[in-house]
Amino acid sequence: MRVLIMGGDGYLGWPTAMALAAKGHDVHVVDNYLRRTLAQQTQSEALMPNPNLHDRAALFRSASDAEIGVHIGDVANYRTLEHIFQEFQPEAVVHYAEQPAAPYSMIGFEQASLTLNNNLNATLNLIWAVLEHAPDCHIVKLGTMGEYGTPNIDIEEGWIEVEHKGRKETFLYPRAAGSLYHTTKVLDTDLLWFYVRTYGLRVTDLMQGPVYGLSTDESDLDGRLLPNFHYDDIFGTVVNRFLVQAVAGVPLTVYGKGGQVRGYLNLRDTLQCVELAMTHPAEKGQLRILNQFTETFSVNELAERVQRVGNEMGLDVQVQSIDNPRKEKEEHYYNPVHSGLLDLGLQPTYMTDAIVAGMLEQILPYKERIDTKKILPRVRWK
Ligand code: USQ
Repeated sequence: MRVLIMGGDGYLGWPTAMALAAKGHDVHVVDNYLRRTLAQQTQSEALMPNPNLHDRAALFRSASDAEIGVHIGDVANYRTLEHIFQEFQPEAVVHYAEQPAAPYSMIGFEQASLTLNNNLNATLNLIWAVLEHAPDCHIVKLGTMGEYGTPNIDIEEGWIEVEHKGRKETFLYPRAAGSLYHTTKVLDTDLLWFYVRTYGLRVTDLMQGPVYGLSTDESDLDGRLLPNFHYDDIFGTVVNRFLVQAVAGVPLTVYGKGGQVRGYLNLRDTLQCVELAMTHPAEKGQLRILNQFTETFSVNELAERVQRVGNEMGLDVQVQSIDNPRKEKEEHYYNPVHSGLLDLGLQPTYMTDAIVAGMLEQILPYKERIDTKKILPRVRWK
């Protein structure tokens, strides 16, 4: 398939581009390096050096013979995206082109405004580029499990049937996001739903949990093909942060009571899920919502696991509960359905001790690059 990846430089975008190109798809990526720029501005650079997109594509071509087309540009500018659509005529678009960090969106007004404008404009522009230039194109949009929040009832896959005064109707499952970033994803879903029901677009909205890991079949070909791996308090996600903290000898930063439960998945499974969604497209006029994670853990369970495996490897891993910088429930019910992607054929990569040990081994050679000043929370929800 001809696939356009919006946000092709990111932690997920670049590994996705390589995986799809390696499978024989015709892949084109677009990115304006927003994530790299914001990381520099906030002193939150990734752990490994990451060559720019043109260099990465050239390295990947010599390692694999597969081609990835690169366009440096801002999809929040409609003319840029329209031009790419006219030239490339994608059959599917994978949309990662958003400011992805909850803490970044909570720093202050400028960061909130950037997050809202970037994320909503990228989605609106994509919708219009499809409407005007490729009406059969399937949109695969990355949403987040955080759209649902942590309600005291089971979380369905996107939709819920409500019975009210003897009558029934199906609605989008209620949303209650915990940051401005997560709220932009709720707004994205509503925007997509409006255009799906009004103009018959075909859309898959993937409600993804926090992703962990850095190894994929393609990134293992050459260390310079590794994803942008963040461990800082702003762009780093919890598992990746704990792994780096374990290697650095910094106590694992459990926020508050540590009873926060989320649905997690290995980076390799993100690649599987996106390809499964892409090769099994939604119908025209369908907003298909799939919950994208493979297993749930509390923060305490994650910390205990990283500590145990790290100590078995000879590291001295301590765990420390610190004041929670976020406003979130620290003890709660959590039972989300996640059968849709399994039904499409997902083969989960569970977080075994061997997987945790493998990730620690991969990080150890970069120990000297870890900047411990980037670890403790610098952003508060207050
Ligand atoms: N947490 C800690 N200690 C840390 C970092 C995080 O206890 O050092 C806790 C957080 O308070 C939270 C949980 O771990 O309860 C997950 O935090 P996270 O930073 O790993 O994930 P989050 O901010 O929710 O965002 C990440 C990605 C985002 C994606 C989302 C999926 O940055 O792009 O949408 O995961 S989800 O969490 O399901 O909404």
